[in-house]
Amino acid sequence: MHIDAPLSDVDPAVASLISRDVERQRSFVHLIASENFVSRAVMEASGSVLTNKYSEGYPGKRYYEGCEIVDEVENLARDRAKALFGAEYVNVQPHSGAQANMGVYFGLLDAGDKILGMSLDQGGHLTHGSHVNFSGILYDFAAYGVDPDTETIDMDEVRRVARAERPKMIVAGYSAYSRLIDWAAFREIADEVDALLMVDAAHIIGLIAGGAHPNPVPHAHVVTATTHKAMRGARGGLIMAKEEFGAALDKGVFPNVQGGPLNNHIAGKAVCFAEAATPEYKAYAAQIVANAGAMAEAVMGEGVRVVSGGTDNHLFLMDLRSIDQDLTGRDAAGILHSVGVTINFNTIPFDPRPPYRASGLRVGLPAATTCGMREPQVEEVGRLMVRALRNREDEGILSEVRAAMVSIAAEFAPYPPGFPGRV
Ligand code: DSN
Repeated sequence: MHIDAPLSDVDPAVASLISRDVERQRSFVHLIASENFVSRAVMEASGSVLTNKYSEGYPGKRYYEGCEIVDEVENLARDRAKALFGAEYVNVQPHSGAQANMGVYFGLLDAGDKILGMSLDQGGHLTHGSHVNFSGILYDFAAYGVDPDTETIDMDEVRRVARAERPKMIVAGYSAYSRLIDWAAFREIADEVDALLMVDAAHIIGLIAGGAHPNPVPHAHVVTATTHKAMRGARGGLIMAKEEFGAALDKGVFPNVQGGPLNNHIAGKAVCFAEAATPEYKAYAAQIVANAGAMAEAVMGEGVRVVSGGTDNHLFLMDLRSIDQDLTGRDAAGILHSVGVTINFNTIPFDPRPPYRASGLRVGLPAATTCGMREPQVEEVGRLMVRALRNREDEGILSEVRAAMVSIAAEFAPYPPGFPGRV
């Protein structure tokens, strides 16, 4: 093996797959709410030699020698996140959002403890108590949902369920909820029933960093997040909390849940925290919200029902039954993929269909906004999507939509052709 040989020489098969995915990323309009396009700087840090270092433990207390530089990297990442979000304690080691949540449950609770979260079918996450996930298997979850009429969280109902269930922890923050969340009201309820409040801010942490959504850090006992969604950083998780929980949370992540941290990705997280502290990022976060609102208005203008009647954040849910009672989310996502849009199907509140068919599409704007799209483009994409779905049997119309989407994708591609070349 020549250690300095390029991937294309060493492994043409993998090199070719990566090149093909660069082209795929360049040639679609991307509306998956949890995806984004990272900068070359993030990619260089995440693809760096820091991947080679084992460093179980935390800065200043490792189980391996040679950690003096990764200590500095991890401290830098933690300090930047503390400054960005106003957090007392930060843990940047979780490999993912799911492992951040697992680290919190392990660190602060006992197996079997009761947790109150929003159910998956109403916008929650697998790790908020799904019976097929460790959370639902190891902990006793109770659920609150959205109000059937407004499709928004009714804090009186959350209070009622919390009083009835007396959980040890309440989880707020979701994967498919398009409205602002009242963190102070959640904390009030948590205090009333003597529960901890954990906010899972994975989806909205980028908006919070850019000042486009209220910050839960001052209100919650603990906040978890991912760094690769709207945050636009290295793939991974993050935990923030009051200092008093730090020791227990450190232990919850390592050694309870994980072994060695991914130092290369911790460096990629440090880079994204620096990027998110800039005025450009603040403008980006505001534009995501403006784009989501504009696109939601455009599809509603075409007669599509949007869950809760709109959005305050980076995403919204289209109720496909307003296009055709028989159109499933899964079929709609496939049709849109065939005309140049990547998107995911999703249940909507009180969905009569199971999750693998679903009645909704979750539409997210972080990636398209990174590509430079503004209101006129996202409104056009919204109208084109509805046109394709309404005329899904008409190959002529589908071809026209595909041509229009390809042209928008080409104009707003995230990376130049052949990106990133050889770092
Ligand atoms: N898979 C993420 C999402 O798409 O929302 C959540 O983990």
